[in-house]
Amino acid sequence: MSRRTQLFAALALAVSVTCGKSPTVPTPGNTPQVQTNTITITASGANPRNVQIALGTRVLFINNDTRSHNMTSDPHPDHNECPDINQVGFLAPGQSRETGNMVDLRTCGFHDHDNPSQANLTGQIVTK
Ligand SMILES: [Cu+2]
Repeated sequence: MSRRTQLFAALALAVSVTCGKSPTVPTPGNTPQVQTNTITITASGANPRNVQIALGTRVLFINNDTRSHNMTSDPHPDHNECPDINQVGFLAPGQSRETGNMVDLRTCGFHDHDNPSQANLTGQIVTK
């Protein structure tokens, strides 16, 4: 490779890295899927936001934030996709609560009903 080619390659790489960085907020679909039945909420949002659980088990939501959250099923504001999630509902700081048994094979979206447009408080539960 000539020095000129090398320089060009480096420049092209730099440009593609810069342009490849999307400024959009990550959606649950592109966050890594984690096998766990526990989702913890802090000031930076829900974590993990994309969980896989065994069919028939529940998910525990823990509010470790200093403000309350209201975890409900998608879609907002009807919450009728996976009603089992609505059992979590309002969580004061320090509170935790489980979903109902997730008995259907499916993907369930959730969000904080009091902050419905805050992407880092949205996520999905996939039963397997
Ligand atoms: Cu809602």
